[in-house]
Amino acid sequence: MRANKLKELFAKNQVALGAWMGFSSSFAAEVMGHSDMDAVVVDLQHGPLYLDAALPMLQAISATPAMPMVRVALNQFFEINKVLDAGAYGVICPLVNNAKDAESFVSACRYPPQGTRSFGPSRGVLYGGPDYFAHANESILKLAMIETLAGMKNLDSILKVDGIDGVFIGPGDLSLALGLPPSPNYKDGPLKAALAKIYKAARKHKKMVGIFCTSLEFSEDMKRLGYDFIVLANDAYLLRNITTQWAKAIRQA
Ligand code: 3PY
Ligand code: MG
Repeated sequence: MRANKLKELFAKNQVALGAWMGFSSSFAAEVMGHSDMDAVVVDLQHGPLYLDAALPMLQAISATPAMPMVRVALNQFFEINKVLDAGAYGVICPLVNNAKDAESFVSACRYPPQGTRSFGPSRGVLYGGPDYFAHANESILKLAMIETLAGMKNLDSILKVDGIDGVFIGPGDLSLALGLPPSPNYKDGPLKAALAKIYKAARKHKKMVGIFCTSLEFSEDMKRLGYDFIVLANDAYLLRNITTQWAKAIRQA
């Protein structure tokens, strides 16, 4: 089976960078996959994308050096099965609150006897290779999102769940949970403390820790802090941000 790029980087103690797609466009996903990204994540939770749009995007990402991933809308067996069968090599599950949520997420990602995934990896086998079944349970990356107070409280038990590869921070929801505005202030106060706590817990359990960043500075700071998987905001943000910066510079020229 094709190696999981993010797991390989993590094993070598190297940072992985990810793009995050809200545009329902296989071309945009392909462009991101050719932009020095280690992974491109199709986001089914926020933005206008529905499951049908994910297949052509995963196909497009597969034609690039980046690894295809999906953030599912919810911790649901059917959707997790569908995106894996469509060739996702990693799944990010939102709003994981406790070990039971994490167990049910991992179970949907693994074939029996370890899990309950149903067999039919129509496109997974094309991307993964003919021995997909023998290695999929181990090779698919499974990241649980920590973005609620319950998730924070149960961090250790979530990280202990067999098959969970790591945690991924949603700083917007986590800020809301901490009583802060959703635009994350990671430099001081309760969010800073939460990010440090999550990092420490992940290291203790020798598991990956990733985060969705909302600016270049935020991404650089998370890399300096030692985070393993850094997502550079989303497609709409990057496009708008870079276009606005260029416009400002040109107008001032
Ligand atoms: C959050 O910031 O809450 C996220 O889920 C990132 O998309
Ligand atoms: Mg969130």
